[in-house]
Amino acid sequence: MRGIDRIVVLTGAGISAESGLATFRGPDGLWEGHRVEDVCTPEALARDPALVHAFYDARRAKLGEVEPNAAHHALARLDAEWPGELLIVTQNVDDLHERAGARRLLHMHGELKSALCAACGARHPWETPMGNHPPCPGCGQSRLRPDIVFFGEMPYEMERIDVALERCDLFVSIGTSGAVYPAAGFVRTARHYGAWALEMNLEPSAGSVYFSESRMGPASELVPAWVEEILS
Ligand code: BJW
Repeated sequence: MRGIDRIVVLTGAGISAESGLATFRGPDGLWEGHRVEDVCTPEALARDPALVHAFYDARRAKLGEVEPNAAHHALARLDAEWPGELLIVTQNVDDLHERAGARRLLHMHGELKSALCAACGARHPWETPMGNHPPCPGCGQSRLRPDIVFFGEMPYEMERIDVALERCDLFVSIGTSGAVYPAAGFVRTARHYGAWALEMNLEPSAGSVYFSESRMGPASELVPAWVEEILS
């Protein structure tokens, strides 16, 4: 870990699992009850908006029942104390990183607590249900949708992420299966530009062979230990 200045951290559903939020592809996965094509595509929203809104309204409400865990807190500590560059890129749509205190953070797959207006394109902070077709606070039209990146849609802030990946000395992936692109390809970009790549997961991810180092175990144990290591 010597000589490291610029760090990119990628997080996935596994970092929030110990807070009580289901992962996508595990045995308790969200998609057991809902086929992904029923809820996570623009076509599904057009075909059955009531189902899609009910799915995301329920998950937004669930956020009030969960708390950040030791892994979120450790990354917030890294954010506060790391003197070099840091970008935490989360695929998660929950708000547990920011509730733990992380600031150098972006949500590439959108946020449950945000609404996207399909009429005017504005994004608005949102805490309440959307399935009852409330008006957009900007344009007044009732065409708000969950501010979630569905399959086939472009994730947020890809240019900023690509620049950070090309510049970083260390790429760290936490609790993601490596099944969904473009995030699954980040490790190869970072390695191509010379970064060391560290994976932390319960089990090897789909892209495990591309990492320089893998640490297997629960995020709530591995991440605080790694943060302690890199800050000392
Ligand atoms: C623990 C743990 C513990 C558990 N401690 N670890 C064919 C080939 C390649 C690509 C494509 C293709 N066909 C289509 C595509 C593109 C498509 C894609 O990747 N599809 C794949 C399924 C093949 N991607 C897209 O469409 C994306 N857009 C796109 O590509 O635009 C074009 C583009 C072009 C060029 C550049 C850039 C873009 C959009 C993807 C949108 C993903 N959306 C979702 C839903 C979000 C809303 C919601 O939450 O409902 O995002 S899908 C879902 O998967 C969610 C997640 O963010 C994402 C990743 O899941 P994640 O986080 O990895 O969770 P899991 O459950 O898979 O894994 C959990 C892991 O944690 C496991 O490994 C466990 O072991 C571990 N774990 N407990 C540590 N305690």
